[in-house]
Amino acid sequence: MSKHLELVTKLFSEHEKLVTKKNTPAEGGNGIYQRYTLPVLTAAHAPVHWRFDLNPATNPLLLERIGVNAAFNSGAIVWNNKIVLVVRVEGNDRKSFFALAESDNGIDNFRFRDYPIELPQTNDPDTNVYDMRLVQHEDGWIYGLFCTERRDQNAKDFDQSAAVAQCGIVRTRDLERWERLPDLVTKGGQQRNVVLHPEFVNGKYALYTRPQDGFIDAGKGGGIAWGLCDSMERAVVDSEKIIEPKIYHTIKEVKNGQGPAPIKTEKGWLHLAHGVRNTAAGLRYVLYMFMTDLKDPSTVIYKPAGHFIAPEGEERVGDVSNVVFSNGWIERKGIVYIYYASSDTRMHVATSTVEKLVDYCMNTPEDELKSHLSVKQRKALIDSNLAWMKNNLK
Ligand code: M1P
Repeated sequence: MSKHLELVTKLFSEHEKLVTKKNTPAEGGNGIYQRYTLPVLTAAHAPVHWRFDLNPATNPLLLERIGVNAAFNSGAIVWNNKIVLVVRVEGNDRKSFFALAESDNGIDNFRFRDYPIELPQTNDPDTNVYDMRLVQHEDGWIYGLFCTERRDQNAKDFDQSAAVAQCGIVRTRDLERWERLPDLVTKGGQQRNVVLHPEFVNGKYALYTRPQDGFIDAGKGGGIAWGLCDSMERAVVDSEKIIEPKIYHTIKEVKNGQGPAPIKTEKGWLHLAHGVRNTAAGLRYVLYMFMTDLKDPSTVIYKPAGHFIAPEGEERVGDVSNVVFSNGWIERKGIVYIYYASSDTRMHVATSTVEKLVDYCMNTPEDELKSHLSVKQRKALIDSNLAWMKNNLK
């Protein structure tokens, strides 16, 4: 075997070892969900043939040619009995693109397909695309709503970071052929975190939006809004009503955003979202949950206080530290697989059940917005526990 072939074989076998590593439940936890010891996807999971030119004639030194920096913020869907993630893969050139990775058990052995998705373009080509939410809609299509980012045309020459974020839309029937539809039109300045509700509401498509004034700054916007539109082929939302606002001194005081599409349960729609607060060390992103009414998903009926998942241990550090973000979860036979990214770098899974998540939403006290009221809540729990302990523990 030539030296070159030896090195190539080593690259493949190391990659294979990584991809097939067994993931195991992590110790500890709060009973609400189960974390796992390993990330489900990292930059190193990107196939060898995406990164290296394997031909000795054009790459005799076997150098990496097109590096991958991160694999994060993934949409999720069950397809042909597999759990499929539409991953935000970011190259070393900072451009994100979408690629499908699939696994039988949803916990480990996620493997990228041979090619990333070639996203069709509109007349106004995307500079960057990210954070796709996959939704199997009752109209029969699978929709992918994502953020499309372009340079702000009004920005001065010296300002090379001003951007405009909008909601791009694709649809597919097989996760192979993707049809690009016109971007969503709303009245707000910028849109990220737009999510399609899986069912028609009053005969219309329903969308969770997140109007905001600036690219990073929410300004007067920044809450999760609700809007209806007649068609996804020319999606226009005329009016956005804030249903989940940002609130002072909470985990979502700066802004928030709908995560994946909600999961339908007998008690209402389960929602996963992210909330952002400010700190001396920069923004902190956590995941939180709420529930909406079964018949009217624009009405919030339960809002457990505080975070559901916050960055922990190694999750706290990455390209954008102190961030957890989710735009994908799936429910299979009552088990919920929550796919979340840490610090804009890698993907993890946490598992729970519909039963536990509904219990969590319905029975976790709401945020009373004042320290002394939080103490009151806790005192009620302590009182009742002390009485129970007296009667039941010897
Ligand atoms: O860097 C953290 C996240 O920031 C953005 O989320 P939001 O629009 O709520 O601020 C997104 O760019 C997201 O991709 C990223 O993970």
